[in-house]
Amino acid sequence: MSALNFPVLGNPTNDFAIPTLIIGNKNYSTWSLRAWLMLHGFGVNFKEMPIKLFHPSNQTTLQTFTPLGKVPVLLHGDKTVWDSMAIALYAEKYLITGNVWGNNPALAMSLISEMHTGFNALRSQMPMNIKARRKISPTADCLQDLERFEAIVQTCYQRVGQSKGYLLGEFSIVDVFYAPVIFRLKTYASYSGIALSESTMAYIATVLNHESVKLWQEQAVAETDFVIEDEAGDEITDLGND
Ligand SMILES: N[C@@H](CCC(=O)N[C@@H](CS)C(=O)NCC(=O)O)C(=O)O
Repeated sequence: MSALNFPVLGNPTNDFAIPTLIIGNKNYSTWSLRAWLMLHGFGVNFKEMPIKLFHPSNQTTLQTFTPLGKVPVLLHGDKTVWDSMAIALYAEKYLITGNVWGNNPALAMSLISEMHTGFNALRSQMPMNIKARRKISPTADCLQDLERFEAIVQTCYQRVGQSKGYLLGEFSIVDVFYAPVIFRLKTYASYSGIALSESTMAYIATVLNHESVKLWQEQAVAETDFVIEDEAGDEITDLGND
């Protein structure tokens, strides 16, 4: 049966009492980071099933569990949940105790949807590549995406004050969905002539200081796979004080 046929879904092994998250390379996979950070950042006990992006060795795993052949995928009991947004919502409903929506659920829902469906130029021109430092020449569309990101940070900080550093007061689902942008900025901004506002810099520092984000970063930097599809721009070899 083809992986695109719906009946193959529904977790044929029914063997995942502990939620198990299939994720791609930590250095590159933004959607995996979002699902992982949703679970890890909100204290869910789960296992990881890592696969290598764009590698033939994945086909069996992916075809067994997902109709789209993409990560992340969450396996839980006899349930299979694919797509980072679905995983985040499933986790919020069934796995996480406590509030993930910060101090404004309506705004949180709007901002995560905006990230999930938008920021296309930023996504394609600044692929997440945590351990690299690279120079790109962003187009006007990409700069517009960045401007929107900075406006979100600014507006959120004006609403709640900057004291805790997160966008909606406490660490929330919005910080989860925007975390890959932080790594993208770290990889490209200062090498590509992209100046960032003070609020954005403060937000970057806050997110990079989150324990779960630090762990993901450490594990990403330890990876050795090179995914050519996600290597944009020119490598910076002289990192100065970086
Ligand atoms: N809309 C999906 C996007 C998933 C996605 O594009 N995942 C990428 C990795 S970040 C992937 O699996 N790429 C492999 C491929 O396209 O073959 C989500 O939110 O989870």
